[in-house]
Amino acid sequence: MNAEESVELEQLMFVEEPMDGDEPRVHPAWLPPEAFRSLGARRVLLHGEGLLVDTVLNEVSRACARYGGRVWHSPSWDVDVDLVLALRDAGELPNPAVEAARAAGEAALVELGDGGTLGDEGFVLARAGDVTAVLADAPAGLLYGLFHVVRLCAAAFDPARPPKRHRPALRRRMLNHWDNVAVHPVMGQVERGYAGGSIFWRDGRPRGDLARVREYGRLLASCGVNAISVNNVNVARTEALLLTERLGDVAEIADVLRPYGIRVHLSVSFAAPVVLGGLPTADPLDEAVRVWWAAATRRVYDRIPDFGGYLVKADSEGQPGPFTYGRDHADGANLLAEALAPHGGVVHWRAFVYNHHQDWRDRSTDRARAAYDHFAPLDGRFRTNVVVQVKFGPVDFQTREPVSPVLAAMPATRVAVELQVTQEYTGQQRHVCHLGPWWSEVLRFTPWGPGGRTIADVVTGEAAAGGGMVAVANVGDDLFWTGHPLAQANLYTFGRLAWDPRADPTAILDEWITLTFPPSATADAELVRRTLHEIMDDSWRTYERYTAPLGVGFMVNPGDHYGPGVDGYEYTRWGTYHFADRDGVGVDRSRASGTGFTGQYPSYWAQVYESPETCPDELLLFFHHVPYGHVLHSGSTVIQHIYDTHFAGVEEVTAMRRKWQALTGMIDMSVYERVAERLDEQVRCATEWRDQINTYFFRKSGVPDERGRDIY
Ligand code: GCV
Repeated sequence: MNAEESVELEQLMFVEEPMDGDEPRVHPAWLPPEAFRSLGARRVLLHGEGLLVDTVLNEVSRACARYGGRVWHSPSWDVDVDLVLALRDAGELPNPAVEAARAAGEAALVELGDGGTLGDEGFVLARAGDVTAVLADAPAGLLYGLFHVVRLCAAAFDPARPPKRHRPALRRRMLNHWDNVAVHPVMGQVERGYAGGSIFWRDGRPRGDLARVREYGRLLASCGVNAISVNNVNVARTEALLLTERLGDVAEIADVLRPYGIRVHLSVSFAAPVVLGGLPTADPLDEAVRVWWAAATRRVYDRIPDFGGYLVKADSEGQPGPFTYGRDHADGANLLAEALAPHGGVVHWRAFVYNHHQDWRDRSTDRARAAYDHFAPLDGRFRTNVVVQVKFGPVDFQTREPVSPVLAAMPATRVAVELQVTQEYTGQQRHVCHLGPWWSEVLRFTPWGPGGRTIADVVTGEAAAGGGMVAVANVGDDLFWTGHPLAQANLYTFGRLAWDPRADPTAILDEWITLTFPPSATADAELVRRTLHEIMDDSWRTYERYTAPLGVGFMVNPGDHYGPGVDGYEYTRWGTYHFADRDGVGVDRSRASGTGFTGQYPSYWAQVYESPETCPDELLLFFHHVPYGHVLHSGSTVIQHIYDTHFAGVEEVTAMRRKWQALTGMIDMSVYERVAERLDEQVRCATEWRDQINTYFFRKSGVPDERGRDIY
């Protein structure tokens, strides 16, 4: 690509101006101006009123100004249009073609036969004559409908397009920011953040770049996210103040995100009545404590009327909680729920509770058991505005873990599944690791056995009253939002899966590719699409191949969790061990001879996981301690599998890097270079993983590689 072409490409892909005079330009992620070409070239009529309708108007106006289309807002005269976006109760328009398109949408809803409800966020897209109609009951539905039209590009105007209703499966689709207000001495500005500083906070103060926050809200709305928490679940002194004297800082963020339909939540300290209120106790059954939370919460709603609620990490990794007062987690969660209930708020109460002062010599304590042991007995005791938020696996966001049994153990509780978009254990946004397929596997898991209800069903709940999906966010103040430009796809995919947990992750990735790298902005759109799929589709499995084998987990460097550290956690207090010795490796979690963790699953999986003969290969070492010569279902032995997958993983990463090179000149140069630089690091790091893991197991077992490759 010559310099002129590069400038042109940049104009197509980047927003025109820095969002704030002092801030650098930021990559538009999956909403480059070019993605709006098809919409912006059309004649659009918007009908309805409201804050979010104004947002739609603003979006359409910008697109039309750029690409030559036109936009009318509830005109009182007849106009010829290609697209109408209308609230259903917004009254008639003096326009027969538009009314015909509206009637087509209404007819489609009647045909669905369930009263044609769209809810607060749904919409229907239908065609009549030459007009496409998007109808919604509420402004948020129009906003989501608009972004759907953008995703569809020209296909939204295809005369053959059948009518379709779209409604989110999950009511709450939430991101948790682990952003610190004050820089933490060890964890920094963003705990487990791999994309620079926080977009909200800097050095103890609000960052003040609300334009970027607004742009973030726009990105989130366009993929379906409708809630965020703005501070780390580890709540230190400065962060605790957000609930009281620094509430204004939270309100500013809420004001900026409101036009995009995003509600703000806050992580709070369970000890707030003591730390902020000066009370002698935070005992959840103490009357003065209840009064304190009620008053503090009332003040929050006075300032932020649509405040979402609280997020709490209690009795976990040093955070205060109800155990201090001899109370349980239902007592704790209900205290906050009671304060939030009059205002319609919810408390997300995390189930990530375990003993982080374990003795590595003690093989009977099993961290994997902890969440179930603490929470399953409490089922039925939580108030209806409590959501118990459960990490998807029983340990900690590993590259491979079984699905947490807690998700199937609390039928009388609203449970949410918690995913990690930030790539703490999956390459820290230096490695390409597209997580959509992994999350989809989790969501499709059937805890009661094949053919039964899925995790997606559990978190959806009856009448969409389930706890929803939550994920730890991966953005920062980085130029590309996510450090690795391809990690933007994980954020996008989370939103889309939260809208529809049954969606195909490859199709979602395809949407992301089309939006981020619009075909009209590249010389060879097919090559770009194919290459991105080849690099990303299987990248999570590739990552799995060159890191910890067969579900054993935790072979990372202590502290930063990046790179291999095979014995890094083996003799620590964190409860994450692999027990490799000269004969074998893995954790015996069977009922027969191990920790009994398999017994936490409903009977089908309890049986499957119980025996090494039936346990799926990819989870074998999570559930069993087996000899290196144990033969897997694949026909390979455990030790040979370790060697083969580690050699294969590095070869795959090397191939990724080669494939990426084919895109020189095809895409924006800054994206190209950032990814190229990260792929170099991925090859380096994967090689290190391969050599350390292979060497470690060769030295332990003494078994040579059948194929005589280099092991040290
Ligand atoms: C916010 C893991 C991470 C911690 C994180 C914790 C949690 O342990 O390493 O940084 O703390 O999970 O989910 O609360």
